[in-house]
Amino acid sequence: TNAAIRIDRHLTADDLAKTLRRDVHDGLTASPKELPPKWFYDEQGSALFERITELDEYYPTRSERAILTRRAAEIATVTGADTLVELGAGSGEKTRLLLDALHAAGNLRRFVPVDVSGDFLAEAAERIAADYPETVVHAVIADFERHLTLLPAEGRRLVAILGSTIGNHPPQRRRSLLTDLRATLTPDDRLLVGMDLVKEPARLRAAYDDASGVTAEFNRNVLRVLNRELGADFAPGDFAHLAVWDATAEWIEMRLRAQRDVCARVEALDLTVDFTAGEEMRTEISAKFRPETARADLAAAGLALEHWWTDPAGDFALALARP
Ligand code: AVJ
Repeated sequence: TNAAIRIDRHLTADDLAKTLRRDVHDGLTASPKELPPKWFYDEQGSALFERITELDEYYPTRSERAILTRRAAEIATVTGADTLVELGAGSGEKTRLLLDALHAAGNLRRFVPVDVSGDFLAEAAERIAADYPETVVHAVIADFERHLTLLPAEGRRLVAILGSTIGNHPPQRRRSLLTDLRATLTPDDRLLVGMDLVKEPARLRAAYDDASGVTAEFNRNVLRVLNRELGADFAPGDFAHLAVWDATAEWIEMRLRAQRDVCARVEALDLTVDFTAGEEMRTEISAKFRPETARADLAAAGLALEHWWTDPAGDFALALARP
């Protein structure tokens, strides 16, 4: 293995457990009830998400990959980056398209994957280090909603948030995240943001409610996470999966709808929660962008849109922004 692997840990298993307890307590005692999407991704949830990315209906992953395949060399040239910082390190495939391009441009020195999951990061770091022996891999276990100022500052950085992850945050939060991110950038750094675009509602709904039911299982999996991590007693089958297009907010909302009256116990929180039959709980928003809204979000955070690349069908965009 490559000697040049370093792993910084800004987040312990204990921090994560505390955040989960707080999120679940706040979400289940709120009205309407809500759970944040970040808790979907345990081992099973991550595997289900991988399956989602291969579904016919779920175009975002393929579209973003098509843009990267076509534009990675240009991204390397216009940014001149020697360091790739990836926030929410993904499956690795898109990472490699970018790393290969930075390498081909003769600039690649450092890869900084950032994720909340230490196990996942360590594995990803090992694999990348093995395949890019001259590259320093500096993995950071952190919550990029909280630890942005702790990210390594060396090099000329390309900071990537891919997969339209930014769309999981409501507008105010999205802008504050981008503002905090902007504050950590030097004038030579660049930000690359994947953004899913507004399109026909039927296609959007199908992408989040596929015929084979994988997304439904992914959605219900959050209840299994609560059962395991917090000693809850949800029966996932008591809840139906819903994907609703909100045409005003321009986001897809995933919800879980109680199919009957449910009384659930969450042991670790000493909490009992009642759902009436038909009650809906939001589990995710996935905002869809237009060029104007993307530009406005970036501008509100002090970021200038430098390039806007879409796939040929115009389904997805990569925005390159400068501080
Ligand atoms: C990984 C957050 C971008 O919002 O499209 C996929 C997650 N949810 N299907 C998205 C997801 C339902 C995905 N992100």
